[in-house]
Amino acid sequence: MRRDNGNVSTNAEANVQHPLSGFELKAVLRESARDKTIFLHGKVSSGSENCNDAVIILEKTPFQMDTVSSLLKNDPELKLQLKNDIYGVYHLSPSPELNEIKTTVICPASEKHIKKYLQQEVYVIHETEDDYKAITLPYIESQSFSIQWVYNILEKKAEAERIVYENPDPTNGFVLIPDFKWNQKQVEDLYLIAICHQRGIRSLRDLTVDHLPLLKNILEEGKEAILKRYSIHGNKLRIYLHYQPSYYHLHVHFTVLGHDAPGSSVERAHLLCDVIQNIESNPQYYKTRTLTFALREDEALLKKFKELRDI
Ligand code: M7G
Repeated sequence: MRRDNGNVSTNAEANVQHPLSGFELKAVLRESARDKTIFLHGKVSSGSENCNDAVIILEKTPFQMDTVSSLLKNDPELKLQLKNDIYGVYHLSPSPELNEIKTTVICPASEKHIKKYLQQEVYVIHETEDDYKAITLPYIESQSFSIQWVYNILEKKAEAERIVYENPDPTNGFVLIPDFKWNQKQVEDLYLIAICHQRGIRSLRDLTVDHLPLLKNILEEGKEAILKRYSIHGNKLRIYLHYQPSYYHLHVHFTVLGHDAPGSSVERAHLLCDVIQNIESNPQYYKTRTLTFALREDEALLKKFKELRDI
């Protein structure tokens, strides 16, 4: 299915240009040998006049239990690296279908996308209620990432076939969908997001008692839907919001406990069950509390804090 809205996904049958057409590497933004991931800045040409900046993320995918034995059956090609007594180390070259590299393409990528993936020093900020009003809110209103992709999901213009669960209520409903960081091939790195239908809830800071029914629906119905679809019980899930998020339309992350998902560290992740309790005990909790988070060196928001506060 192809839609002619430029922001919407297309499939292989549609006659569209290859997403990496004319790829040229500009810079390696970041890489991690531990995570087997590399973040690249490149130029992609989509037609002769257009030469777009792109961010490309390459990631070796986790092994899948059900296919791992096919890697080793029928005497696959092995190149000996060393043999010593009972110890042997080999290079195995599996067939392409067992050797997938997850490839995420963001194109055209803005300067902000490129900075998001660049390796940088990070600094802790303690944002008071006044800081939020004077610094963070004006910043969010002037230069946050486009959330068109979120509206495309909510309006079923993109990823509609991937929706795992929906509560269609416009005030207290949400869509539960696999995060684009997850290839859905194995539950060991399960990652879904619940995106609320209601527009205008930017982040944790906007949450009040009015949002408790929505938050409770996300928590309970999200867990139920994941149990039903993936047989993962709620007591195996880390369910949290980011502060600061990258995209200012309220959404909740669901990741499996054993998976050390990016952004699950204490300076960014707020457990949904704690958020609900905090609001129940103090309706103004997220409006008034100082919230702590980390910002990367190059981020415009950090510059604003440095200009206006003594940090
Ligand atoms: P966030 O806390 O706003 O920012 O989370 P982060 O990306 O810095 O964590 C947004 C979440 O939405 C992330 O986990 C992204 O991987 C995910 N995400 C972003 N985009 C653009 C898409 C998309 O187009 N589709 C889906 N399914 N997930 C996305």
